[in-house]
Amino acid sequence: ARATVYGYPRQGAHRELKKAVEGYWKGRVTADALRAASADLRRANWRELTDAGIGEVPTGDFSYYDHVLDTTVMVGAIPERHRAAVDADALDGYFAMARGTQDVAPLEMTKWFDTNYHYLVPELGPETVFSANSSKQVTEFEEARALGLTARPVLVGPVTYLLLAKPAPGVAADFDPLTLLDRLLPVYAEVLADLRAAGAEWVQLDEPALVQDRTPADLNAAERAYRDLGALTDRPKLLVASYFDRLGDALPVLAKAPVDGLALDFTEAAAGNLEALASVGGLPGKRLVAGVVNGRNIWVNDLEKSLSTLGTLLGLAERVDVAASCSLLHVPLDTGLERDIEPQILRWLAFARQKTTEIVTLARGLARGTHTISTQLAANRADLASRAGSPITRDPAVRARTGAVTDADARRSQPYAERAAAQRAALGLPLLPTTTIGSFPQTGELRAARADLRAGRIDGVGYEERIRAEIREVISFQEKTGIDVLVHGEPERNDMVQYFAEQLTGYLATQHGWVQSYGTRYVRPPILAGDISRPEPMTVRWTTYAQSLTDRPVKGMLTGPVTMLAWSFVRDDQPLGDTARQVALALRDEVGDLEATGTSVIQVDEPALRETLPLRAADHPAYLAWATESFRLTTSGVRPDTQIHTHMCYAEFGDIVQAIDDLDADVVSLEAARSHMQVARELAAHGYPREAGPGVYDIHSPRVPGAEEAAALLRKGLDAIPAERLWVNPDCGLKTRGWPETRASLENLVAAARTVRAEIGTSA
Ligand code: THG
Ligand code: ZN
Repeated sequence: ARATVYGYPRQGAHRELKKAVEGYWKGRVTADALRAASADLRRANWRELTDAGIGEVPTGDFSYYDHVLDTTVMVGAIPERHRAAVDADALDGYFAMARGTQDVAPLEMTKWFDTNYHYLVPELGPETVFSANSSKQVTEFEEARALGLTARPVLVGPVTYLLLAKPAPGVAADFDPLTLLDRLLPVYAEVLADLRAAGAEWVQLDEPALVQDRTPADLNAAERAYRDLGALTDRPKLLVASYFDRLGDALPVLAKAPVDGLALDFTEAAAGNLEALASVGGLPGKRLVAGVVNGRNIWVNDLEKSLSTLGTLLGLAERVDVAASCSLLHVPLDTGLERDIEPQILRWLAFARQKTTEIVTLARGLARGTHTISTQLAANRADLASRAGSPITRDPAVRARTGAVTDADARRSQPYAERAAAQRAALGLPLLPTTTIGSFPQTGELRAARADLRAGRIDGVGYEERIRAEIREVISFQEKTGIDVLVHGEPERNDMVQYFAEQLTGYLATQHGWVQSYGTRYVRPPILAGDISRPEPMTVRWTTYAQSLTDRPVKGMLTGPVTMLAWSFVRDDQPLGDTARQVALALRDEVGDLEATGTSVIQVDEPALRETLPLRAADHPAYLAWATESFRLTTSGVRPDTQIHTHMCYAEFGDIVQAIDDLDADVVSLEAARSHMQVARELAAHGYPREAGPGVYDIHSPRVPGAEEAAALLRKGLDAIPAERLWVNPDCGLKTRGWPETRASLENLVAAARTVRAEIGTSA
C-alpha cells in the first residue's frame, strides 16, 4: 500500500505565497520573482511529503489563486471580456479574470462545495471553443520528476468542471454547460497525452460534483466521459477521485467505467461508500485510494478504526492505497507552529503535516502489519483517551443546561403581531427605518491599535480609549446623517467569529492556523474543542457605551450559533446540533445581558445559514432543524418589546426562505442590491410575515450609489413588501469599505428613505 495526498496547503508556513502574489500586484515583486517563489514553495511541499514517507506526491495542486481558474486556463475557456488581457500577458490576464480590472469585471466567486474555500466560476455558452493548454500541469509534473519523485498530476475532472460552470453573460439562463461535454473531452484527451509524454504513469481526475444529488442526465454524462477517456490509447492510468460525501448513484457508474482506479471518501461524512462499494462487487483489477484520514477537520485520526476500514477494503480492490479524504488545502499546515495551545491539547489535533504522518503510518501498518506501527498505535490510543476523558470536552454544568432545554425555550413568549405592536410603541421609529448591518470601516489606526496592544506598546486602558474614541466618531456620524437605529461599529472586532471564539470557554484559537478562503485571502478558523460556556459578557461594555452617547436606539451585535460553527473547525465527537445548542445558550446569556443593560434592538447575524446547507437534499431537513432551533434558542429569551434582527449574505436565499421564516426574527436584512431586490420578491412569494431589509447599497464595490438609485431599489422593495414592514439598509457590513464612500453612500441611503417616505405620504 502506498501513501498519498491529493493536495497540500499552497501558501507556505508564513504565507509566503500571499506576500509574493500581493507584492506582484503592487509592482514590488517581478513576475520572475513570483514564479521562483512559487516553485520554491512547491519543492518545499514535495520534499516535506517525501520526507514524511509519501510515496506518490500530487502535482498541479498548486495555484497562484484558484485551481478551478487554472482549469479554465487549461481548457482555454477564457471569457470574451478577458481575452485581450490574457493574450497580452498570460499572468496579468490570469489575475484579471480573478480580480477584474478598471474596465472588466472578474469571474464570479462561489463556495467550493460545503467548504470555506471559494473558486472562480467558469462562464460557458454555446459559442465556447475549448483548446488545450497543458503547460502548467506539465511544468509542475516535470519539476517533481526532476527531484526524482513519483508524481501524480491532479486535475479537476471534466464533469465537475462543467457542473460548476454557469452560463456566460448574455447566454440564456437555461443553457446547460454539460451540453459542452463532447467538445471538452478531446481537450482533456490532449492534456492526458501531454502528461503521458512527460512521463506520468497516473493522473487523478477530481469529480467531487458527483457526490451531490445528480440527475440521470448528469450520471449519463459521467458515464460517457469516462467511457471515452478510458478508451483513449495514449493516456496515463486514470484515477477518478470523489470526496466530501458518498458517491451514491454515481458509484456504480464509476465502478463500471474503464478507468484504472477510484479514490473514495471513507470518513463519517461519506458513510455508505463502503457498503455501496461492496454491493457493486468492489473494484476487481483496479486501484482503490482510500480517504480514511479526514482532510477537512483538525482532529487526530482514530488509527485503529481506520486500519479496520482499510482491512475490509483490502478484499474489494486489486490494490489499496491510503490518503486523506480530500486535499489538505482545507486544513492549516502544522500544529508544531502553535505556541499558545497546551501541549496536551495540541496532541489531539492534526493539521496537514500531522495528517500526512498518519497516512504514512496507516499505509505502513496495512502493508507490513500492525506490529510495525505498535508505538504509533499506543500513542494514538493515549491521545484519543486523553481527549475523550478531558474535563474540557465534558463540562457537567454545560451538559446539565443543554439537557434541560425545552421547546418553550426556543420560542418567543408572544406571536409576532403582538411583539411588533409592543416594539412599535417602544421604539417609535419612522416608516422605512434606516439602519446599517453592524461594522464600520476598519481603519489602519484600528488595526494598529490591536497590533500595539498585542506588542505591549499600549495597555488595556489605552486600547479601550482608542476603541471608545472610534465609537464616539461612529455614533456622532450616524446621528448627523439621520440614521434611525444606530450601531457601535464593531471597532473592537478582528473577525466576527474569532472575536467571540476568543472569549468563550471551550474554543481554541490558533496563531498560525491559516487556511485559504479565496485567492490571497486566508482565515484562521478557531477550534470548537470542548463544551462551550461564557465566563463573562462579551459585547455589553461597547454597546452600552455607545448607547450612553445617544437617545436613538443602538443595536447590539452578535454572531449567531450556525455561523459560529460554520466558520470554525467543529467537534467530531458529538452531533453538530449539540455543539450548536451549547453555543446558542452561551449567546442567549449575552442577549439577556444586553437586554438587561438597556439594549432594545439586538441583531444576531447568520451569514452562513445558507452555505452550511448539506450537499444532499435528503440531509437538509435535519440540518435546518438544528440550525433554526439554535438561532431561536439564542434569541427567544427576550421580552416582546425587544426587537430581534438577523442578517444574511453571500448566498441566494430562494431555497431557504422557509428556514429564514422559521428563525422567527422580527427583522431580517439580506444582500439584495446586485440582484435588484430579487430576494424581496422571493420573500413576498413565500408570504414572509415579518419585517425585512433587502440591501439597497452594494458594499462589495467602492462605488457610491446615488440617492435616486437607492430610492429606485426601495420602490422595487415596496412592490414586494408593505411599507410598514420594509427597512432601509446596505447589503452587508462596512468594515471593508473606506470612510469617504461609506459617508457618501449612507447619506444617499437616508436621502432615498426620506424621498420614498414622502411619496408614500402623498399617495396615501
Ligand atoms: N470570517 C470568517 N470566515 C469567513 C468570513 C469571515 N468565511 C467566509 C467569508 N467571510 C470569507 N471572506 C474573507 C474575506 C476577507 C478575508 C478572509 C476571508 C481576509 N483575510 C485576511 C488576509 O488574508 O489578509 C486576514 C484577516 C486576519 O488578519 O484575520 O481579508 O468574515 N471567519
Ligand atoms: Zn453580510
